[in-house]
Amino acid sequence: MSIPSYRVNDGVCDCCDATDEHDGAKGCTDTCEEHGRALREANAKARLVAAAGYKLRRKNMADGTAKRLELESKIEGLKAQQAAFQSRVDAAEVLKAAAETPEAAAKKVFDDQWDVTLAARKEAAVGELFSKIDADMSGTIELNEVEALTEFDSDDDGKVSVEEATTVLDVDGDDVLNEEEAACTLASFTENIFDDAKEKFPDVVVDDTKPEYDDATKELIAAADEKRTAKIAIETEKKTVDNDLSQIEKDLKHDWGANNEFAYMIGQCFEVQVTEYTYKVCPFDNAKQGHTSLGNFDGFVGKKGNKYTQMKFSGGQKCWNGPARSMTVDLVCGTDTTPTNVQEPSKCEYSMTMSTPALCDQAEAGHDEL
Ligand code: MAN
Repeated sequence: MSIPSYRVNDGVCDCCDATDEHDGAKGCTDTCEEHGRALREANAKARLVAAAGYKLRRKNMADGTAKRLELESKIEGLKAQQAAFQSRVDAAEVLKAAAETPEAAAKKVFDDQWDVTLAARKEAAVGELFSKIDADMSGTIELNEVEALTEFDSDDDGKVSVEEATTVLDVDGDDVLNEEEAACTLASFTENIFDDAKEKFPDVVVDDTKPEYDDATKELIAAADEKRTAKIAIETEKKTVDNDLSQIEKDLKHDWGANNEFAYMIGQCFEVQVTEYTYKVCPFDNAKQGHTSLGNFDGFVGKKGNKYTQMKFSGGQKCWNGPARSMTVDLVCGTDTTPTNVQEPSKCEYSMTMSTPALCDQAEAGHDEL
């Protein structure tokens, strides 16, 4: 150990053999043996971890490389399957369209007919009610005719007041009957008054329950349903292949490490509980603090010539009055993959350390142990 001269005999024990305090005033003793032992033990332990970790890393490399080859080899087959499914979907679409054309035509004939029937029913009901109110059969409804019908007694006082009758005929709502309103025609009644007025006459009903389609149309609908279902079934089958393929392509796009030693982390998440939060890191995917997103995986961003020493997650849930949450994960050698030491050095910017065999080096392990 080399120390500046002012630290000689300054009353602080610097050197483990106490030679910097040779005047003996502070009673420093020689603790080199003890320190050395602790250091050697720690080093030996670290070497053992590094050796065991390196062994795992070698296995992960082999597995990762095999996995990459396996996934790559699956792509062609899946693409062929996808194309085959696409042809089947296209064929199913043609059948579906062929069945839907007569279905739509038949439904239109029925629906148009129903529109006519409904309009006729309404017209009959309107005529019926109009005649009922137009007591003198003059072809227009006047105020006195409305006053004569107790159905228009809206406050239930036993008589229809001028005001109550006026309200019925007062189309523009200005409480005064103009010439047109005072002699309500069938056309105006149909357009402006019937819908409200019919509520007061329970026997005037327009049955608007649409009947079921006729059997021939039903058959066409059933046939088209069958083709629609068939197409959906093929699309659903195709979806599995689509999903498998896009998952594989996504996985392969990731950087698995120089020798695929990070491949074992794909689809895995690693958790640690710190105070009230569970922090969850899913490499290649995302990081979370409880349910709060700390960001999506950005990649490896380590410095000092080895990018694989650090992972970065960014674009997480926005911090109140602050940035979007983000997290850096420092990777260190270990036999297991365990996050530790979570911190928030700056608001909503998190850091953690995570052990992984991927960071265990042969050099640190020493050659003897291998
Ligand atoms: C939450 C947590 C904290 C963070 C604050 C910021 O409580 O995500 O880590 O500092 O929000 O408001």
